[in-house]
Amino acid sequence: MSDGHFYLTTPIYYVNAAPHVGHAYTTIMSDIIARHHRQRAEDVFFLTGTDEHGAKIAQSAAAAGRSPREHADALSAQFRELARTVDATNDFFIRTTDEHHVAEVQRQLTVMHDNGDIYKGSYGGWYCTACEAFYPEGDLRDGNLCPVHGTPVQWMEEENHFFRLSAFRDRLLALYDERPDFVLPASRYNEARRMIELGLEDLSISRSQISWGVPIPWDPEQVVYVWVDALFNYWTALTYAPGAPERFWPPDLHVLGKDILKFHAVIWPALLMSAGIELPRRMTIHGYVLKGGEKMSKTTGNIVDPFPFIDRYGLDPLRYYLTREIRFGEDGTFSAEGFDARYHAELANEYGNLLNRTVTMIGRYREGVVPPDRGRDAELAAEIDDTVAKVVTAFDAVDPTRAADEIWVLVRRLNRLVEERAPWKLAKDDAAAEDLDQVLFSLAAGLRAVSVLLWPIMPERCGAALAALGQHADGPPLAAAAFAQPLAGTAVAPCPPLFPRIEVEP
Ligand code: ME8
Repeated sequence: MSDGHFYLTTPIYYVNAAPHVGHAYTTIMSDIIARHHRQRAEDVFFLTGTDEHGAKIAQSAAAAGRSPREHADALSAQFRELARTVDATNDFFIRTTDEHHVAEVQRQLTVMHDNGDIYKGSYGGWYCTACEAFYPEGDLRDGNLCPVHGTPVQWMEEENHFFRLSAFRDRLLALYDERPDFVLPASRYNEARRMIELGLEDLSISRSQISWGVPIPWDPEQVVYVWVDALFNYWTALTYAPGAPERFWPPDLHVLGKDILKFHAVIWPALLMSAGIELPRRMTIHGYVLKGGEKMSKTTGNIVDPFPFIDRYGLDPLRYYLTREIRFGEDGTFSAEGFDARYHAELANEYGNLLNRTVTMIGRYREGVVPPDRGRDAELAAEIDDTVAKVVTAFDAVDPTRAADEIWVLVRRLNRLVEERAPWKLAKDDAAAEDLDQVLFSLAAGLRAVSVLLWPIMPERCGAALAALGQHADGPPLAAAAFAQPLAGTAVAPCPPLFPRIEVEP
C-alpha cells in the first residue's frame, strides 16, 4: 500500500464464452481483498473487465455467426453482469475495445519502439489459440496438444514485430532479487524466477493474419498481439476511468490464476521497464477451481454455473464457500455436496444459530439491551483482539482463506462459551447475574468482531448480523471489531435466521 492508496486488479476475461465459477472465484477473492482494505480506511481502486481482441475471440464470434464486435458486446455484458451478481465493488470495468484503451496501447508501443526494444523478424512455432501463446515443442502434451487445454496446437509462421524480451533477463532477475514478495505465494515466485533464469526468447508482439485487434501504429497491416494489448489494460484504465485515478499507479496487487503466471510475472514487468513505467508492487497467484478433478475451462466446456447456487443459497454463502473450501493459492474442488455441508454445518449452525441464540437471550434475560462488561473474561477479550490482528496479517499476506479460518476459530470459541457457561442456567440464579452479564456481553462483542471481520466475505449477511447487534452494518470499519469499542447499552433486535435451512432436492 502506498500513501493510503490500494490499487488491485483481476485479469480481464476473454469474451469467447460465458463466465463460470472460475471467473466468479477470481472476482470474488479480489472483491474480498478490496473490501478488507476499504475497512482499513485505505483509498481503494478495484479494476476488472474484458479482453476482447485476438484470434480466439474472432473464431468464437465466427462460430456464433456474429461479427467480433457484436460477439464482444454480448459477452462483455455477461461478465459485467457477473461482477454485479457477485456484488463486486469494482470501481471501473475496462473493455480492451474502449477507444481510449486502444489509443493508449498504441502510445506505449510507440514509446517501446522508439526505445529500440521492438524490431521486425520472422517466427514459426506451435500456437494454442485458446491460450493465445506459442509453446516450445518440449512443453506440449503427446500428440501436439496444448499443455493447458489438451487441445491441438497449430504451427504458425509469419513476419512479425518482436519485443526484445531476452534483453531484460538481468533486469528481471535483479527485480526478483530485490523484491522477494513480487510474486506470491513463494512457490510461484520460484517458478517465475526459474523461467527467467532458463533464458527468455524475444516475443512476437504483432500478428499479420488477423485484423481483430489494435493496429501497430507504424505498421497498420499488423495488429498488436492480444496479450500485450491486454496486459496494458492495468495501466490504460487509470488514464481514462472517471475520477482521475492516475494517482493509484502502481498496482498494489494483481490477482490472477496460475495459467497466466508467465505473462504477468515475466512479460508484464519487462513491457513496463521498456515503456519506462513504474512496476506493480505485488501479484498473487491462485489455483484452479476444479470440477471432478479437472480445471474448469470455457474452452473445454467442463464448467460449473454459479447462478443456480446463488439462486438456491444466496450469494454470500457462495462467496464464503469459495473462500474456505479452496485454499487460496492451491487448487480445490467445487462440489454441490461440499457446498451444502459447509452451508448447514458452519453458516447455519455455527454462525447463524449463535447469533440468534445470543440476540434471543439478550432479549429474554436483559430486555434486549447489551449488558455491561463485568471485566470477568479478559481471556476472551484478548482472543477477540488477537483474531483481528491475525486477520490483518492474513490479508497482508494475501491469504483470504487463512483469514476466514482465523475468524472461524473465534466462531467456535464463542459456541463453546455458550455450551460451557449455559446462560439459561445462570439466569435461574440471582447470585450469577454479573456472570450472565459477562457471558452475554462477551458473546455480543465476539459476534460483532466476527461479523465485522467476515463482512468482506459476506457483506449482506454480516450486515444483517451487525444490524441485529445494533451496529453500523454497511462497510463497517475494521476498528469496530475491537473488544473495547462501546457496546454496553446497545439495543439488539431479533432478525430472521441469517442462513435458513435449505432442503436439498433428492
Ligand atoms: O486468460 N479456476 O482470460 P480468461 C480458477 N484474457 N480461476 C479460473 C478458472 C478456474 N477454473 N478459470 C478461469 C485470460 N479462471 C486473459 C487474461 S489479463 C491481462 C488477460 C480465472 O478468460 C483465473 O483468474 O481465460 C484465470 O487466470 C482467468 O480466469 C483467465 O481468464
